[in-house]
Amino acid sequence: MKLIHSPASPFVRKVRATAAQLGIANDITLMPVKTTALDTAPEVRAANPSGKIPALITDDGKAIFDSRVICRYLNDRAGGSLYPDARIWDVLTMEAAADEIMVAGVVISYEMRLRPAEVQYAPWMDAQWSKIIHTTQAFNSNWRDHLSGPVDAAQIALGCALGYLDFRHGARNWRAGCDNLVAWYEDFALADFMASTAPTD
Ligand SMILES: N[C@@H](CCC(=O)N[C@@H](CS)C(=O)NCC(=O)O)C(=O)O
Repeated sequence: MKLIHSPASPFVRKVRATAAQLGIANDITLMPVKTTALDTAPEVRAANPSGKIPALITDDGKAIFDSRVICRYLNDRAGGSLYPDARIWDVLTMEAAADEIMVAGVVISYEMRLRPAEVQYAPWMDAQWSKIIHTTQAFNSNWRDHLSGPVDAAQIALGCALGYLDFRHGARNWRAGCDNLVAWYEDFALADFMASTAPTD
């Protein structure tokens, strides 16, 4: 399998961390690509018409995306237990919530990095950050019990989402008022599949 990737993307990291947790990281060849929302690399467009990464090219040459589909594909392929039947709707909902943290974090990054300073819109970025804070608070309180269970796809997504906030938006401090989530994350981030996939530029 080949993974079209960039080392800074939290969605790509989610796929890589999933593969590592499943013990199949060596079955994937990384295909690094330079691409942005303003300048999509042709190999990304060829794999995914929306121009987004990650995209996985399977051994029979089929391109699959997005990160949620790829992670589930890898879990099936490896016979993993990251999407347990007994908790499937909780896991999928929390994976979606973690992905929304990534979406909002990436939107803020694009605003800051791709738009000229004079047209950046602070209220828009603050509104994105508000989505992040409401979601981290939900994990910190309502969904706290879920985090103490066995590793699943939602936990991996959440770990990668919080890692991205530290990587790009550390100054905004998602940790404030989230002591339970911080304690969980500090431990989770030490797992090999997380430490070995930490984001870089
Ligand atoms: N829903 C997608 C989101 C992927 C995504 O937004 N990737 C970003 C990089 S972190 C991207 O490729 N952005 C390029 C663009 O927006 O055109 C997934 O889960 O894979």
